[in-house]
Amino acid sequence: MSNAATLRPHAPCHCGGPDAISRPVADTGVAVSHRFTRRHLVGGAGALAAGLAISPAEAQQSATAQSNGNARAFPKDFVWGTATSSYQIEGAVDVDGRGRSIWDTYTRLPDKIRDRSNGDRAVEHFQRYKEDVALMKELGTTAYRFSIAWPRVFPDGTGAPNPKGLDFYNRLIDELLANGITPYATLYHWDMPQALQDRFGGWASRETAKAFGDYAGHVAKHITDRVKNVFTINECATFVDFGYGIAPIEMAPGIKSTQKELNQIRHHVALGHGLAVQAVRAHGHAGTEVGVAENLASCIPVIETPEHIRASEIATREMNGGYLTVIMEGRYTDAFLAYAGANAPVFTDEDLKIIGSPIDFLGLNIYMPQHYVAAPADAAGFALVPTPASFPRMDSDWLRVGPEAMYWAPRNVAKLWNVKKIFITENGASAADKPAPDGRIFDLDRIMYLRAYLGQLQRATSEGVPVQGYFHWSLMDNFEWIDGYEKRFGLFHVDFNTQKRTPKLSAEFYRKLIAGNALV
Ligand code: GBH
Repeated sequence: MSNAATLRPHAPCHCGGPDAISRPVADTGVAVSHRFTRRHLVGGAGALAAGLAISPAEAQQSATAQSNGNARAFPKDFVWGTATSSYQIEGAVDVDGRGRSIWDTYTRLPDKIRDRSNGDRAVEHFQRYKEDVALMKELGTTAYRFSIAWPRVFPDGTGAPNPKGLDFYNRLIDELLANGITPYATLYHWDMPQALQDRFGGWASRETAKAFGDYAGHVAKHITDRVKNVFTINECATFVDFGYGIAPIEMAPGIKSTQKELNQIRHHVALGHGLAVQAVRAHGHAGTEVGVAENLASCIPVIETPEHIRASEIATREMNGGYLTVIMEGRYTDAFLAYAGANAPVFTDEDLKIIGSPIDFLGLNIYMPQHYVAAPADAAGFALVPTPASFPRMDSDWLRVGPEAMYWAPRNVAKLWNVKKIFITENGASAADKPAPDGRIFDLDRIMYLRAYLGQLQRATSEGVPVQGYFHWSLMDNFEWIDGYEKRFGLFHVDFNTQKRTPKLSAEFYRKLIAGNALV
Protein backbone atom coordinates (compact mmCIF):
# COMPACT_ATOMS: atom_id res chain seq x y z
CA MET A 1 0.00 0.00 0.00
CA SER A 2 1.18 3.51 -0.68
CA ASN A 3 1.25 5.92 2.18
CA ALA A 4 -1.40 8.03 0.57
CA ALA A 5 -3.76 5.10 0.30
CA THR A 6 -3.03 3.97 3.83
CA LEU A 7 -3.73 7.33 5.27
CA ARG A 8 -6.83 8.15 3.27
CA PRO A 9 -8.80 5.05 2.53
CA HIS A 10 -11.46 7.20 0.86
CA ALA A 11 -9.10 8.88 -1.52
CA PRO A 12 -10.11 8.16 -5.09
CA CYS A 13 -7.49 6.36 -7.09
CA HIS A 14 -7.26 8.16 -10.40
CA CYS A 15 -4.89 5.86 -12.16
CA GLY A 16 -5.73 2.36 -11.16
CA GLY A 17 -2.73 2.02 -8.95
CA PRO A 18 -0.53 4.49 -7.20
CA ASP A 19 1.05 1.66 -5.26
CA ALA A 20 3.45 0.33 -7.82
CA ILE A 21 4.84 3.67 -8.81
CA SER A 22 5.11 5.43 -5.51
CA ARG A 23 7.53 4.82 -2.73
CA PRO A 24 7.25 5.09 1.03
CA VAL A 25 8.37 8.32 2.53
CA ALA A 26 11.40 6.63 4.07
CA ASP A 27 12.82 6.39 0.54
CA THR A 28 12.13 9.94 -0.45
CA GLY A 29 15.41 11.52 0.41
CA VAL A 30 13.60 14.47 1.95
CA ALA A 31 16.29 15.40 4.40
CA VAL A 32 15.83 18.31 6.71
CA SER A 33 19.05 20.22 6.60
CA HIS A 34 20.49 20.78 10.03
CA ARG A 35 22.38 23.72 8.68
CA PHE A 36 19.08 25.60 8.65
CA THR A 37 19.53 27.11 12.10
CA ARG A 38 17.93 29.75 14.24
CA ARG A 39 20.51 32.21 12.91
CA HIS A 40 18.99 31.83 9.44
CA LEU A 41 15.51 32.33 10.81
CA VAL A 42 16.49 35.49 12.59
CA GLY A 43 18.14 36.78 9.44
CA GLY A 44 14.99 36.04 7.47
CA ALA A 45 12.79 37.79 9.99
CA GLY A 46 15.07 40.81 9.97
CA ALA A 47 14.86 41.08 6.22
CA LEU A 48 11.10 40.90 6.41
CA ALA A 49 10.94 43.63 9.04
CA ALA A 50 13.16 45.86 6.91
CA GLY A 51 10.87 45.28 3.97
CA LEU A 52 7.85 46.33 5.98
CA ALA A 53 9.35 49.68 6.93
CA ILE A 54 8.24 51.39 3.75
CA SER A 55 8.26 55.09 3.20
CA PRO A 56 5.05 57.08 2.60
CA ALA A 57 6.13 57.59 -1.01
CA GLU A 58 6.54 53.86 -1.48
CA ALA A 59 3.19 53.22 0.15
CA GLN A 60 1.58 55.69 -2.23
CA GLN A 61 3.28 54.07 -5.20
CA SER A 62 2.11 50.62 -4.16
CA ALA A 63 -1.46 51.84 -3.67
CA THR A 64 -1.40 53.29 -7.18
CA ALA A 65 -0.01 50.05 -8.59
CA GLN A 66 -2.85 48.16 -6.97
CA SER A 67 -5.56 50.46 -8.13
CA ASN A 68 -4.14 50.11 -11.62
CA GLY A 69 -4.47 46.39 -11.07
CA ASN A 70 -0.76 45.77 -11.45
CA ALA A 71 0.91 43.75 -8.73
CA ARG A 72 -2.04 41.51 -7.94
CA ALA A 73 -3.97 41.76 -11.17
CA PHE A 74 -5.28 38.96 -13.34
CA PRO A 75 -4.81 39.04 -17.11
CA LYS A 76 -6.96 41.38 -19.14
CA ASP A 77 -10.16 39.61 -20.31
CA PHE A 78 -9.87 36.97 -17.60
CA VAL A 79 -13.22 35.15 -17.36
CA TRP A 80 -14.92 35.24 -13.95
CA GLY A 81 -17.87 32.96 -13.38
CA THR A 82 -19.73 30.58 -11.10
CA ALA A 83 -20.60 26.91 -11.54
CA THR A 84 -23.50 24.60 -10.67
CA SER A 85 -24.89 21.25 -11.81
CA SER A 86 -28.35 20.15 -12.86
CA TYR A 87 -29.29 17.61 -10.18
CA GLN A 88 -27.85 19.76 -7.42
CA ILE A 89 -29.98 22.83 -8.15
CA GLU A 90 -32.86 22.27 -10.56
CA GLY A 91 -35.53 20.25 -8.77
CA ALA A 92 -38.56 19.80 -11.06
CA VAL A 93 -37.65 16.17 -11.52
CA ASP A 94 -41.04 15.23 -12.95
CA VAL A 95 -41.59 18.26 -15.14
CA ASP A 96 -41.81 18.35 -18.95
CA GLY A 97 -41.14 14.68 -19.52
CA ARG A 98 -37.83 14.33 -17.69
CA GLY A 99 -36.86 10.67 -17.24
CA ARG A 100 -35.52 9.24 -13.99
CA SER A 101 -31.84 9.54 -13.26
CA ILE A 102 -29.61 7.27 -11.20
CA TRP A 103 -29.56 9.94 -8.48
CA ASP A 104 -33.37 9.81 -8.18
CA THR A 105 -32.92 6.13 -7.48
CA TYR A 106 -29.85 6.34 -5.27
CA THR A 107 -31.28 9.01 -2.95
CA ARG A 108 -34.20 6.67 -2.23
CA LEU A 109 -32.03 3.82 -1.01
CA PRO A 110 -31.95 3.62 2.78
CA ASP A 111 -29.19 5.48 4.63
CA LYS A 112 -27.30 6.73 1.59
CA ILE A 113 -27.84 10.47 2.04
CA ARG A 114 -26.86 11.93 5.44
CA ASP A 115 -30.03 13.97 5.94
CA ARG A 116 -32.19 11.51 3.94
CA SER A 117 -32.92 14.22 1.40
CA ASN A 118 -32.91 14.22 -2.40
CA GLY A 119 -32.92 16.60 -5.35
CA ASP A 120 -36.68 16.53 -6.00
CA ARG A 121 -36.95 20.18 -5.08
CA ALA A 122 -33.26 21.12 -4.66
CA VAL A 123 -33.13 24.93 -4.83
CA GLU A 124 -35.91 25.26 -7.41
CA HIS A 125 -33.58 26.69 -10.00
CA PHE A 126 -35.84 25.30 -12.72
CA GLN A 127 -38.49 27.81 -11.63
CA ARG A 128 -36.19 30.51 -10.25
CA TYR A 129 -33.56 30.68 -12.98
CA LYS A 130 -34.24 34.35 -13.74
CA GLU A 131 -33.70 35.28 -10.13
CA ASP A 132 -30.48 33.24 -10.16
CA VAL A 133 -29.18 34.92 -13.29
CA ALA A 134 -29.78 38.21 -11.49
CA LEU A 135 -27.53 36.95 -8.66
CA MET A 136 -24.79 36.23 -11.19
CA LYS A 137 -25.16 39.74 -12.51
CA GLU A 138 -25.01 41.17 -9.00
CA LEU A 139 -21.59 39.50 -8.60
CA GLY A 140 -20.36 41.02 -11.83
CA THR A 141 -19.64 37.60 -13.31
CA THR A 142 -19.60 37.36 -17.09
CA ALA A 143 -19.70 33.56 -17.36
CA TYR A 144 -21.74 30.71 -15.94
CA ARG A 145 -21.04 26.98 -16.06
CA PHE A 146 -24.13 24.79 -15.72
CA SER A 147 -24.86 21.20 -16.64
CA ILE A 148 -27.56 19.68 -18.80
CA ALA A 149 -29.58 16.79 -17.40
CA TRP A 150 -29.32 13.95 -19.90
CA PRO A 151 -32.66 12.44 -18.76
CA ARG A 152 -34.46 15.68 -19.61
CA VAL A 153 -33.24 15.40 -23.19
CA PHE A 154 -33.39 11.60 -23.62
CA PRO A 155 -35.72 10.23 -20.93
CA ASP A 156 -34.81 6.69 -22.01
CA GLY A 157 -31.14 7.47 -22.55
CA THR A 158 -31.32 6.76 -26.28
CA GLY A 159 -33.94 6.83 -29.02
CA ALA A 160 -36.33 9.68 -29.48
CA PRO A 161 -35.40 12.96 -27.80
CA ASN A 162 -38.00 14.53 -25.56
CA PRO A 163 -39.12 17.59 -27.55
CA LYS A 164 -39.46 19.63 -24.36
CA GLY A 165 -36.13 18.46 -22.99
CA LEU A 166 -33.99 21.36 -24.09
CA ASP A 167 -36.66 24.04 -23.60
CA PHE A 168 -35.54 24.85 -20.08
CA TYR A 169 -31.91 25.20 -21.14
CA ASN A 170 -32.90 27.37 -24.06
CA ARG A 171 -34.76 29.69 -21.69
CA LEU A 172 -31.76 29.74 -19.37
CA ILE A 173 -29.27 30.39 -22.19
CA ASP A 174 -31.36 33.24 -23.57
CA GLU A 175 -31.68 34.79 -20.11
CA LEU A 176 -27.91 34.54 -19.58
CA LEU A 177 -27.13 36.13 -22.93
CA ALA A 178 -29.65 38.90 -22.35
CA ASN A 179 -27.71 39.71 -19.17
CA GLY A 180 -24.27 39.65 -20.73
CA ILE A 181 -23.30 36.31 -19.19
CA THR A 182 -21.56 33.74 -21.41
CA PRO A 183 -22.92 30.20 -21.01
CA TYR A 184 -20.53 27.22 -20.56
CA ALA A 185 -22.42 23.92 -20.70
CA THR A 186 -21.36 20.58 -19.19
CA LEU A 187 -23.01 17.54 -20.76
CA TYR A 188 -22.57 15.07 -17.91
CA HIS A 189 -22.49 15.96 -14.24
CA TRP A 190 -23.43 12.52 -12.96
CA ASP A 191 -27.21 12.34 -13.54
CA MET A 192 -27.23 9.35 -15.91
CA PRO A 193 -30.63 8.24 -17.24
CA GLN A 194 -31.81 5.34 -15.07
CA ALA A 195 -32.88 3.59 -18.26
CA LEU A 196 -29.23 3.20 -19.30
CA GLN A 197 -28.31 1.89 -15.90
CA ASP A 198 -31.09 -0.69 -16.17
CA ARG A 199 -30.38 -1.68 -19.74
CA PHE A 200 -26.58 -1.63 -19.87
CA GLY A 201 -25.29 -1.29 -16.33
CA GLY A 202 -24.44 2.35 -17.08
CA TRP A 203 -20.77 2.96 -17.82
CA ALA A 204 -20.04 -0.75 -17.46
CA SER A 205 -21.03 -0.96 -21.13
CA ARG A 206 -19.61 0.58 -24.29
CA GLU A 207 -23.24 1.10 -25.31
CA THR A 208 -23.47 3.89 -22.74
CA ALA A 209 -20.37 5.58 -24.18
CA LYS A 210 -22.03 5.45 -27.61
CA ALA A 211 -25.33 6.76 -26.24
CA PHE A 212 -23.42 9.62 -24.61
CA GLY A 213 -21.86 10.51 -27.95
CA ASP A 214 -25.29 10.60 -29.60
CA TYR A 215 -26.72 12.75 -26.81
CA ALA A 216 -23.73 15.11 -27.09
CA GLY A 217 -24.29 15.50 -30.84
CA HIS A 218 -27.98 16.22 -30.36
CA VAL A 219 -27.34 18.86 -27.72
CA ALA A 220 -24.52 20.45 -29.73
CA LYS A 221 -26.80 20.76 -32.74
CA HIS A 222 -29.41 22.62 -30.75
CA ILE A 223 -27.48 24.92 -28.44
CA THR A 224 -24.13 25.78 -30.03
CA ASP A 225 -25.64 28.58 -32.07
CA ARG A 226 -25.46 30.37 -28.69
CA VAL A 227 -23.27 28.22 -26.42
CA LYS A 228 -19.71 28.25 -27.72
CA ASN A 229 -18.04 26.41 -24.84
CA VAL A 230 -18.92 22.81 -24.03
CA PHE A 231 -17.50 20.43 -21.44
CA THR A 232 -18.11 16.74 -21.98
CA ILE A 233 -17.84 15.09 -18.57
CA ASN A 234 -17.43 16.45 -15.06
CA GLU A 235 -14.84 14.66 -12.91
CA CYS A 236 -14.51 11.19 -14.43
CA ALA A 237 -12.45 10.05 -11.46
CA THR A 238 -15.05 11.02 -8.88
CA PHE A 239 -18.24 9.37 -10.09
CA VAL A 240 -16.47 6.24 -11.30
CA ASP A 241 -14.42 5.55 -8.20
CA PHE A 242 -17.18 6.48 -5.76
CA GLY A 243 -20.08 5.13 -7.80
CA TYR A 244 -18.63 1.88 -9.12
CA GLY A 245 -15.56 1.67 -6.99
CA ILE A 246 -13.73 -0.59 -4.73
CA ALA A 247 -13.45 2.44 -2.44
CA PRO A 248 -16.42 2.98 -0.10
CA ILE A 249 -19.47 3.57 -2.29
CA GLU A 250 -20.69 7.11 -1.87
CA MET A 251 -22.33 7.88 -5.18
CA ALA A 252 -24.87 6.60 -7.65
CA PRO A 253 -25.24 4.03 -9.03
CA GLY A 254 -23.63 2.48 -5.94
CA ILE A 255 -22.27 -0.67 -7.51
CA LYS A 256 -19.19 -2.51 -6.27
CA SER A 257 -16.80 -3.62 -8.97
CA THR A 258 -13.73 -5.76 -9.22
CA GLN A 259 -10.49 -4.05 -10.16
CA LYS A 260 -10.82 -5.41 -13.69
CA GLU A 261 -14.39 -4.18 -14.06
CA LEU A 262 -13.39 -0.82 -12.67
CA ASN A 263 -10.62 -0.34 -15.22
CA GLN A 264 -13.05 -1.24 -17.99
CA ILE A 265 -15.58 1.27 -16.66
CA ARG A 266 -12.86 3.94 -16.58
CA HIS A 267 -12.06 3.12 -20.17
CA HIS A 268 -15.70 3.46 -21.23
CA VAL A 269 -15.94 6.85 -19.57
CA ALA A 270 -12.81 8.06 -21.34
CA LEU A 271 -14.25 6.66 -24.58
CA GLY A 272 -17.56 8.44 -23.92
CA HIS A 273 -15.63 11.68 -23.53
CA GLY A 274 -13.84 11.13 -26.85
CA LEU A 275 -17.04 10.23 -28.70
CA ALA A 276 -18.68 13.34 -27.29
CA VAL A 277 -15.77 15.53 -28.44
CA GLN A 278 -16.16 14.15 -31.95
CA ALA A 279 -19.94 14.54 -31.90
CA VAL A 280 -19.72 18.16 -30.75
CA ARG A 281 -17.30 18.86 -33.60
CA ALA A 282 -19.51 17.07 -36.12
CA HIS A 283 -22.79 18.69 -35.08
CA GLY A 284 -21.79 21.96 -33.42
CA HIS A 285 -21.95 25.35 -35.10
CA ALA A 286 -18.71 26.94 -36.28
CA GLY A 287 -16.59 28.32 -33.46
CA THR A 288 -17.74 25.81 -30.84
CA GLU A 289 -14.97 24.74 -28.46
CA VAL A 290 -14.99 21.57 -26.41
CA GLY A 291 -13.03 20.10 -23.51
CA VAL A 292 -13.32 18.06 -20.33
CA ALA A 293 -13.68 19.20 -16.70
CA GLU A 294 -11.53 16.93 -14.61
CA ASN A 295 -10.84 16.82 -10.89
CA LEU A 296 -7.29 15.74 -11.46
CA ALA A 297 -5.15 14.31 -8.70
CA SER A 298 -3.12 17.43 -8.03
CA CYS A 299 0.49 16.73 -7.13
CA ILE A 300 2.34 19.33 -5.09
CA PRO A 301 6.11 19.40 -4.56
CA VAL A 302 6.82 19.08 -0.81
CA ILE A 303 9.35 21.88 -1.16
CA GLU A 304 9.65 24.08 -4.24
CA THR A 305 13.11 22.94 -5.30
CA PRO A 306 13.92 21.59 -8.78
CA GLU A 307 14.07 17.88 -7.81
CA HIS A 308 10.72 17.90 -5.99
CA ILE A 309 9.12 20.03 -8.70
CA ARG A 310 10.28 17.50 -11.29
CA ALA A 311 8.84 14.70 -9.15
CA SER A 312 5.49 16.52 -9.00
CA GLU A 313 5.42 16.71 -12.81
CA ILE A 314 6.07 12.98 -13.18
CA ALA A 315 3.48 12.23 -10.51
CA THR A 316 0.87 14.42 -12.24
CA ARG A 317 1.22 12.27 -15.34
CA GLU A 318 1.20 8.91 -13.58
CA MET A 319 -1.42 9.59 -10.93
CA ASN A 320 -3.90 10.66 -13.63
CA GLY A 321 -3.18 7.74 -15.95
CA GLY A 322 -6.80 6.55 -16.17
CA TYR A 323 -8.27 9.80 -17.48
CA LEU A 324 -6.38 12.99 -18.03
CA THR A 325 -3.19 11.37 -19.28
CA VAL A 326 -4.91 9.03 -21.74
CA ILE A 327 -7.14 11.90 -22.89
CA MET A 328 -4.13 14.16 -23.46
CA GLU A 329 -1.79 11.55 -24.93
CA GLY A 330 -4.13 9.02 -26.59
CA ARG A 331 -2.38 6.17 -24.82
CA TYR A 332 -2.18 4.57 -21.39
CA THR A 333 1.18 5.02 -19.73
CA ASP A 334 3.45 2.01 -19.36
CA ALA A 335 3.21 2.31 -15.58
CA PHE A 336 -0.59 2.31 -15.75
CA LEU A 337 -0.69 -0.84 -17.87
CA ALA A 338 2.05 -2.55 -15.87
CA TYR A 339 0.26 -1.87 -12.63
CA ALA A 340 -3.09 -3.03 -14.00
CA GLY A 341 -1.53 -6.21 -15.38
CA ALA A 342 -4.25 -8.78 -15.99
CA ASN A 343 -6.82 -6.22 -14.86
CA ALA A 344 -5.98 -3.79 -17.66
CA PRO A 345 -8.97 -2.62 -19.69
CA VAL A 346 -9.70 -4.24 -23.03
CA PHE A 347 -9.33 -1.61 -25.75
CA THR A 348 -8.48 -1.09 -29.41
CA ASP A 349 -6.17 1.38 -31.13
CA GLU A 350 -9.29 3.01 -32.53
CA ASP A 351 -10.59 3.55 -28.97
CA LEU A 352 -7.36 5.31 -28.03
CA LYS A 353 -7.58 7.54 -31.07
CA ILE A 354 -11.11 8.55 -30.08
CA ILE A 355 -10.15 9.14 -26.44
CA GLY A 356 -7.20 11.26 -27.55
CA SER A 357 -9.30 13.47 -29.86
CA PRO A 358 -7.77 16.94 -29.58
CA ILE A 359 -9.61 19.24 -27.20
CA ASP A 360 -9.77 23.03 -27.34
CA PHE A 361 -9.34 23.66 -23.63
CA LEU A 362 -8.86 21.80 -20.42
CA GLY A 363 -11.12 22.35 -17.40
CA LEU A 364 -9.64 21.67 -13.96
CA ASN A 365 -11.72 21.37 -10.81
CA ILE A 366 -9.35 22.20 -7.97
CA TYR A 367 -10.37 21.93 -4.35
CA MET A 368 -7.45 20.46 -2.50
CA PRO A 369 -3.95 19.09 -2.78
CA GLN A 370 -4.44 15.40 -3.56
CA HIS A 371 -0.82 14.34 -3.12
CA TYR A 372 2.34 15.91 -1.76
CA VAL A 373 5.20 14.59 -3.79
CA ALA A 374 8.93 14.29 -3.23
CA ALA A 375 11.86 13.15 -5.33
CA PRO A 376 12.84 9.65 -4.26
CA ALA A 377 16.42 9.11 -3.10
CA ASP A 378 17.20 6.97 -6.15
CA ALA A 379 15.73 9.52 -8.55
CA ALA A 380 13.38 6.86 -9.97
CA GLY A 381 10.41 9.16 -10.44
CA PHE A 382 8.41 10.30 -7.46
CA ALA A 383 7.29 9.41 -3.97
CA LEU A 384 3.97 10.22 -2.30
CA VAL A 385 4.35 11.78 1.12
CA PRO A 386 1.56 11.07 3.60
CA THR A 387 -0.63 13.99 4.63
CA PRO A 388 -0.44 14.71 8.38
CA ALA A 389 -3.66 14.16 10.33
CA SER A 390 -3.47 17.77 11.54
CA PHE A 391 -3.71 19.19 8.00
CA PRO A 392 -6.26 22.07 7.93
CA ARG A 393 -9.67 21.33 6.48
CA MET A 394 -12.83 23.21 5.60
CA ASP A 395 -16.31 22.12 6.70
CA SER A 396 -16.16 18.89 4.62
CA ASP A 397 -13.75 16.29 6.05
CA TRP A 398 -12.16 15.66 2.67
CA LEU A 399 -11.56 19.33 1.89
CA ARG A 400 -7.95 19.91 2.92
CA VAL A 401 -6.79 23.48 2.53
CA GLY A 402 -3.73 23.59 0.28
CA PRO A 403 -3.85 26.70 -1.88
CA GLU A 404 -0.69 25.80 -3.79
CA ALA A 405 -2.73 23.13 -5.62
CA MET A 406 -4.14 26.08 -7.55
CA TYR A 407 -0.66 26.92 -8.80
CA TRP A 408 0.90 23.49 -9.36
CA ALA A 409 -2.01 21.71 -11.03
CA PRO A 410 -2.39 24.11 -13.97
CA ARG A 411 1.36 24.75 -14.12
CA ASN A 412 2.15 21.04 -14.35
CA VAL A 413 -0.52 20.15 -16.93
CA ALA A 414 0.47 23.13 -19.08
CA LYS A 415 4.07 21.99 -19.01
CA LEU A 416 3.44 18.26 -19.43
CA TRP A 417 1.05 18.51 -22.37
CA ASN A 418 1.71 21.96 -23.73
CA VAL A 419 -1.90 22.94 -22.96
CA LYS A 420 -2.68 26.40 -24.31
CA LYS A 421 -6.01 27.11 -22.67
CA ILE A 422 -7.10 26.14 -19.17
CA PHE A 423 -10.21 27.02 -17.18
CA ILE A 424 -10.55 26.45 -13.47
CA THR A 425 -13.99 24.90 -13.86
CA GLU A 426 -14.58 24.57 -10.09
CA ASN A 427 -13.03 25.81 -6.88
CA GLY A 428 -14.71 26.65 -3.62
CA ALA A 429 -15.29 25.46 -0.09
CA SER A 430 -17.88 24.33 2.41
CA ALA A 431 -18.22 26.49 5.52
CA ALA A 432 -20.54 26.45 8.54
CA ASP A 433 -22.28 29.68 7.43
CA LYS A 434 -24.49 30.41 10.41
CA PRO A 435 -26.55 33.56 9.80
CA ALA A 436 -25.99 36.33 12.39
CA PRO A 437 -29.10 37.65 14.23
CA ASP A 438 -29.57 40.24 11.49
CA GLY A 439 -29.44 37.49 8.85
CA ARG A 440 -26.02 38.35 7.46
CA ILE A 441 -23.47 35.60 6.91
CA PHE A 442 -19.85 36.35 7.72
CA ASP A 443 -18.14 33.40 6.07
CA LEU A 444 -14.65 34.55 6.90
CA ASP A 445 -13.18 31.08 6.52
CA ARG A 446 -14.45 30.83 2.93
CA ILE A 447 -12.94 34.23 2.17
CA MET A 448 -9.65 33.09 3.73
CA TYR A 449 -9.73 29.98 1.54
CA LEU A 450 -10.55 31.92 -1.62
CA ARG A 451 -8.00 34.64 -1.04
CA ALA A 452 -5.30 32.00 -0.58
CA TYR A 453 -6.29 29.92 -3.63
CA LEU A 454 -6.83 32.92 -5.87
CA GLY A 455 -3.47 34.28 -4.77
CA GLN A 456 -1.88 31.11 -6.12
CA LEU A 457 -3.94 31.41 -9.30
CA GLN A 458 -2.69 34.98 -9.73
CA ARG A 459 0.85 33.68 -9.23
CA ALA A 460 0.25 31.16 -12.02
CA THR A 461 -1.23 33.62 -14.51
CA SER A 462 1.47 36.20 -13.79
CA GLU A 463 4.05 33.58 -14.76
CA GLY A 464 2.25 32.85 -18.01
CA VAL A 465 0.40 29.65 -17.09
CA PRO A 466 -2.46 29.86 -19.60
CA VAL A 467 -5.46 29.89 -17.25
CA GLN A 468 -8.12 32.02 -18.93
CA GLY A 469 -10.97 31.82 -16.46
CA TYR A 470 -12.25 30.74 -13.07
CA PHE A 471 -15.68 29.40 -12.07
CA HIS A 472 -16.51 29.50 -8.39
CA TRP A 473 -18.26 26.44 -6.97
CA SER A 474 -20.91 27.34 -6.26
CA LEU A 475 -23.23 30.20 -7.07
CA MET A 476 -25.53 29.19 -4.22
CA ASP A 477 -25.92 26.48 -1.58
CA ASN A 478 -27.35 23.30 -3.07
CA PHE A 479 -27.79 19.52 -2.82
CA GLU A 480 -24.30 18.32 -1.90
CA TRP A 481 -24.66 14.65 -2.95
CA ILE A 482 -24.37 12.27 0.03
CA ASP A 483 -24.10 15.25 2.38
CA GLY A 484 -27.59 16.30 1.32
CA TYR A 485 -28.25 19.91 2.35
CA GLU A 486 -25.85 19.80 5.28
CA LYS A 487 -22.78 21.18 3.53
CA ARG A 488 -22.94 24.63 2.01
CA PHE A 489 -20.67 25.75 -0.86
CA GLY A 490 -22.53 28.84 -2.10
CA LEU A 491 -21.61 32.49 -2.37
CA PHE A 492 -25.33 32.96 -1.79
CA HIS A 493 -26.93 31.34 1.23
CA VAL A 494 -30.16 29.49 0.51
CA ASP A 495 -32.87 28.98 3.11
CA PHE A 496 -33.99 25.54 1.98
CA ASN A 497 -37.51 26.07 3.33
CA THR A 498 -38.30 29.45 1.85
CA GLN A 499 -35.74 29.24 -1.01
CA LYS A 500 -34.63 32.75 -0.14
CA ARG A 501 -31.15 33.59 -1.47
CA THR A 502 -28.93 35.88 0.66
CA PRO A 503 -25.42 37.02 -0.29
CA LYS A 504 -22.71 35.92 2.10
CA LEU A 505 -19.72 38.16 2.80
CA SER A 506 -17.79 36.01 0.30
CA ALA A 507 -20.16 37.22 -2.44
CA GLU A 508 -19.03 40.75 -1.63
CA PHE A 509 -15.38 39.61 -1.67
CA TYR A 510 -15.82 37.99 -5.09
CA ARG A 511 -17.69 41.02 -6.44
CA LYS A 512 -14.84 43.35 -5.40
CA LEU A 513 -12.24 41.02 -6.83
CA ILE A 514 -14.05 40.83 -10.17
CA ALA A 515 -14.62 44.60 -10.28
CA GLY A 516 -10.87 45.23 -9.95
CA ASN A 517 -9.78 42.09 -11.83
CA ALA A 518 -7.24 41.77 -9.01
CA LEU A 519 -6.90 40.15 -5.62
CA VAL A 520 -8.50 41.97 -2.71
C1 GBH B 1 -17.06 18.58 -6.91
O1 GBH B 1 -16.36 17.41 -6.58
C2 GBH B 1 -18.30 18.27 -7.70
O2 GBH B 1 -18.08 18.47 -9.09
C3 GBH B 1 -19.51 19.05 -7.28
O3 GBH B 1 -20.66 18.46 -7.81
C4 GBH B 1 -19.56 19.11 -5.76
O4 GBH B 1 -20.74 19.71 -5.28
C5 GBH B 1 -18.36 19.88 -5.30
O5 GBH B 1 -17.19 19.29 -5.74
C6 GBH B 1 -18.25 19.99 -3.78
O6 GBH B 1 -18.08 18.73 -3.21
O7 GBH B 1 -14.29 10.11 0.08
O8 GBH B 1 -13.50 11.90 1.46
O9 GBH B 1 -12.82 11.82 -0.85
C7 GBH B 1 -15.24 17.59 -5.71
C8 GBH B 1 -14.41 16.33 -5.51
C9 GBH B 1 -14.41 14.06 -4.82
C10 GBH B 1 -15.11 15.72 -3.28
C11 GBH B 1 -15.10 13.00 -3.97
C12 GBH B 1 -15.77 14.66 -2.43
C13 GBH B 1 -15.73 12.35 -1.77
C14 GBH B 1 -15.34 12.44 -0.33
N1 GBH B 1 -15.08 15.34 -4.67
N2 GBH B 1 -15.10 13.38 -2.59
S1 GBH B 1 -13.89 11.52 0.10
